[in-house]
Amino acid sequence: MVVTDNPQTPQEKVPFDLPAYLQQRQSQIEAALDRAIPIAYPEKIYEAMRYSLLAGGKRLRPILCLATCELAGGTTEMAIPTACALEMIHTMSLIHDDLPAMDNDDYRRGMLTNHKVYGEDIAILAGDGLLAYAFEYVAAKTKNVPAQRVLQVISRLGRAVGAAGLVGGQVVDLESEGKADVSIDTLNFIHNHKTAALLEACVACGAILAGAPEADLQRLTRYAQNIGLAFQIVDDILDITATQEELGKTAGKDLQAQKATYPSIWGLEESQRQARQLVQAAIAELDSFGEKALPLQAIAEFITSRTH
Ligand code: GRG
Repeated sequence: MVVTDNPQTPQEKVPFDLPAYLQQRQSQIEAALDRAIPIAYPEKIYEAMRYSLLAGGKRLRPILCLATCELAGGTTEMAIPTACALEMIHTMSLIHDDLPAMDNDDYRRGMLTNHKVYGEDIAILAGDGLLAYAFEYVAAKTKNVPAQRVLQVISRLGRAVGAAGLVGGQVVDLESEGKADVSIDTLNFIHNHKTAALLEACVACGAILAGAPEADLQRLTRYAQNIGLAFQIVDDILDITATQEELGKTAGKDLQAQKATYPSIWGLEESQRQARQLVQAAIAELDSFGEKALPLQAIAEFITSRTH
């Protein structure tokens, strides 16, 4: 049982069972993802897409989308196609990130990477297939949501993925590799785009589907931006402090690839402090939502305490 700060009275603690909440949500998402992509002809590509999509992972992005939709008065049913699409997009970005032309990784989520099993050609296509299907899935499967909101969601997803989001962050990351003088501004640019943009889209899409008022959308977006950067700082810390078994991927990769990271610029202790500060700033954005925000608050706290 995790005891979280009550958003309305910071001194009081309101119990919230985050492990149980995450477990319930994870099984709901696993089942929805499994149903989303059945095997068809040509079997090889569907198998490759399913291999990485169903390989586990924390499912943080779809959980954030569902939790925000419910916080804003919507239902799980309204958000589940978008939640699945977000996990498809995240998974495709991992498949492409692991390719020899990018980070060249052999392990992900405790398994061999997609290209190690299916070859580079199919891994590229599996990523492309997941990306295209994510958009089709939102457009075709979202029910009981006004079309205007679905269009807004599709637009937010496109922005998060493209040159103004993940792709842009990845380009600057690749350009910065091996450079000794990467500034904190450049590092923030990389991770605001590579990592925080998709987490922001998860929260924003959940709020949009529920029809949240603009002021709430803005607050929730700031919450997501803060946890997004905190998430990446912790990711950099774990690359140094956690084992391959804990991470499910090669540990110590950043140092090996001569990548600038938050700990390489600030040191471990200051990185931890900055992550905690961002989580506190994120939680402050939830003040006006009261107890409805307990899941988002507990997820923010989980970001700095996670071990993988
Ligand atoms: C999106 C079109 C398109 C291309 C991709 C390769 C690329 C461009 C971007 C890289 C994006 C990337 C891999 C960012 C890292 C984000 C990150 C911290 C991943 C780890 O997320 P977790 O810990 O992983 O949530 P699990 O396995 O738990 O889901």
